Amino acid sequence: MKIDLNGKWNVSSKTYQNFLTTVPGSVLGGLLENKLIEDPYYRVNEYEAKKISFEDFTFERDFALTKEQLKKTNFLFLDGLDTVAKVYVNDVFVTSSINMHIMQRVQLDNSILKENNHIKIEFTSPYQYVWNYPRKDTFKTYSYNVTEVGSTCLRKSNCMFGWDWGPNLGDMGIYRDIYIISNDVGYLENYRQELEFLENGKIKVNIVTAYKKIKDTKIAAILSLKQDGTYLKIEQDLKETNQFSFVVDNPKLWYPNGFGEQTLYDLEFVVEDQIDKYKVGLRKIKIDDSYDEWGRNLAIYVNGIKVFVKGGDYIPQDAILSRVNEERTRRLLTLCKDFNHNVIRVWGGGYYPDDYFFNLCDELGILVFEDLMFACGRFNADDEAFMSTVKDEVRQNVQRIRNHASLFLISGNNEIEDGIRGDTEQARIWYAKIFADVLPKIVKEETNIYYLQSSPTSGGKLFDDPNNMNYLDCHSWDVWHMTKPFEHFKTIYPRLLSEFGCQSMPNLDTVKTYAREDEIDLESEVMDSHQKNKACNFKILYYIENLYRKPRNPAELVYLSQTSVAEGIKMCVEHLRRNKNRCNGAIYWQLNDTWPGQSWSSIDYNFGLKALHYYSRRFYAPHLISIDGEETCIKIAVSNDTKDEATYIATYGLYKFNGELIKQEELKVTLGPSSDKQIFELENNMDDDMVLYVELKDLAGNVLSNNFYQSKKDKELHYKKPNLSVSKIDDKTILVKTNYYTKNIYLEPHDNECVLSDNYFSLLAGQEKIITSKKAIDFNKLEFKSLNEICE
Ligand code: BMA
Repeated sequence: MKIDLNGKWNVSSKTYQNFLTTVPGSVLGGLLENKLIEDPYYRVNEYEAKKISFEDFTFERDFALTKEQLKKTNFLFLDGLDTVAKVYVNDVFVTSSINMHIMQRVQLDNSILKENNHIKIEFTSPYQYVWNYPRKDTFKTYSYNVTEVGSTCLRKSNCMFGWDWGPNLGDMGIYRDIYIISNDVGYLENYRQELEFLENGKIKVNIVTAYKKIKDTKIAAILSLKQDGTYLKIEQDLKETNQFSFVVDNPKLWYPNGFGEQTLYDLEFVVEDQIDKYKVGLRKIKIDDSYDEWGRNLAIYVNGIKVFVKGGDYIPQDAILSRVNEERTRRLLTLCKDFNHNVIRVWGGGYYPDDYFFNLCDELGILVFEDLMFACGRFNADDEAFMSTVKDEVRQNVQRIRNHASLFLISGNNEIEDGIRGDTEQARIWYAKIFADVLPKIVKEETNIYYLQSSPTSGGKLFDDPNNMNYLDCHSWDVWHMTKPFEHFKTIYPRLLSEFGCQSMPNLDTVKTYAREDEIDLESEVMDSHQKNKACNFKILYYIENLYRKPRNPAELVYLSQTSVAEGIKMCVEHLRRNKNRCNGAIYWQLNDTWPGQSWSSIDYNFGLKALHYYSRRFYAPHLISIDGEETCIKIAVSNDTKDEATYIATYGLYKFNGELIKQEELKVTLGPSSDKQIFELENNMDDDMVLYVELKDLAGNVLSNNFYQSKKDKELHYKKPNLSVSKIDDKTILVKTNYYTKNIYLEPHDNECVLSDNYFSLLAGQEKIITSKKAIDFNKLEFKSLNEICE
């Protein structure tokens, strides 16, 4: 029997007395719920809101147990306490916490329990903990991230102390479920599943359970798939460790998005009336990290097929954690699946996502690259108390996530191997102990998932050159942080590029949620405070002016910042896809936001889709035609990112902006699975009023991909204002037509739930395009514009 302790809790501190907050929840969440503070995300409210977490807070509530339950064994389940806390039941101390990443299961002594009980959790201010930590000076945060000095000594999501895209708000609370399990059976602690691929095509599913056993009874494991009638059941005497082996005769495999179905079997463990349910995806993942002619590979094979991974980096979806929930995560991950992403990297400065995150990735076919939660800092490996909680944390989280079909790689940390080179010798010794010894041993004991020492790493000798593009995983920040032009992307050949990005403004509707109209200027105090990397407002303008002319108003600033970034990231991804034999994937920085502000994201905090996200649907498309324009020649290539051979009709046409066709050619081409091929090479002698258009169709005539190219930058060209017509076909369908080449047509429905089938697209003179939305569009609110009006 489960006694749910979520719901209303009474919260108090010295300043704030007795307000009710909904758990899972936090101090800031509760104060907002009660309208006791203003929105910390509005204007510069962050700075006052931060001070709230300088105080300690107590959370308490009553709960009842029946006479029957008082005779059973009672376990208190604390799925997540953020972070420094002491827990009392009926004023008796039962447990404490210094690590938000750890779940606790505490067997309560029945002699302290009654029919009417009281639970109290005292939270210590996370700032006070860090400021007063005795060995604080041995920990360090690398300075380019705006985060609280020494905060790496506390196992709390590091970005809750601020990052170069998010606020420093601290906060504390019960951020995951809290409940009591009252029974005489015990509970399933975890299980481990390993798959054996037998020669006859069958798959053996080997499972080992760890059960907190109270009495002798039976355990049954059931593996089933309704759609093909598979139902396999094994019953055994319950032990602390049970082993089950199922042989699945005609296995239906799990594939990542774009490569096939995401079939999931149901797995249940039944002990009397206690049932634990999971999903199992049958897939073979192989990581090829062999040395080769370029360096050291990092290629991902799923069910024998190379998967070029395509996606974005994930950061916590809110600084107030209780506002992150399954619905918001589903919405975000669906925007990955529907936009042709097949991978997500969980960045190491946040927290380990909830089970629902991994369940959704299994369901939607999004492969997970999971960092352990260490980022950009130094950690003292001789601090025994610290190391002890870190070991528990890593073991427990690996046990929790290891069976997910989507999980393919665990990385020790974010950018520490790279950052530590500028640190002390002692720091390097500690680094090696934690990330090359202690943690990989734990990961290897608990799972066969591939362990990468750091993201990025070159493997081999530590610290040599972690970000060497030829070796394993790398990040590329020459564009943006080092202000190299976008063209630099075409000179790199990373084996796996798991970070590269450029900042843009959020959508204008989102900007208006944190700044007043008169403050939408990159130099205002508000825009400065919503820019956490102090060099970046300048860089936003720098990259805009690289391609276009100076924005003349806030709307142009938003639009041009977004289209310039989208062009840059597109250039990189298309280049990597043209070099699939050497490059294995692109994960751009960053997918989402933690709060509304200027950042690298493709989806803003309010689910406003930026130009980059719409572009990603095109540059991550399974079948891609792309153009590589060099000074003297233009190369056109096709890329097939599916498991099947494909035959296409590829065409190119050279047009004048007014629609006149200069030259055209068509080719039938067949590509094997997971491959790319150059199909045309042309001389680059285009006039200023010409555009090259390429199109890829299947044999039934469906357009799979298209692309446009001009040989000069937009700021060097002059476009005419087109006669652009945007008309309603029905509530969910728009027809767009133009009489002159129109670039980056942007439709704004002013409703973020109206996700359009395409946006920021271009049209040739005379071309028409149908745009659909799943949700009805309010045509009275629909606005549109194009680059032509800006670059007249
Ligand atoms: C990388 C990330 C983050 C950071 C981002 C932008 O270094 O790992 O730490 O936010 O770049 O600067």
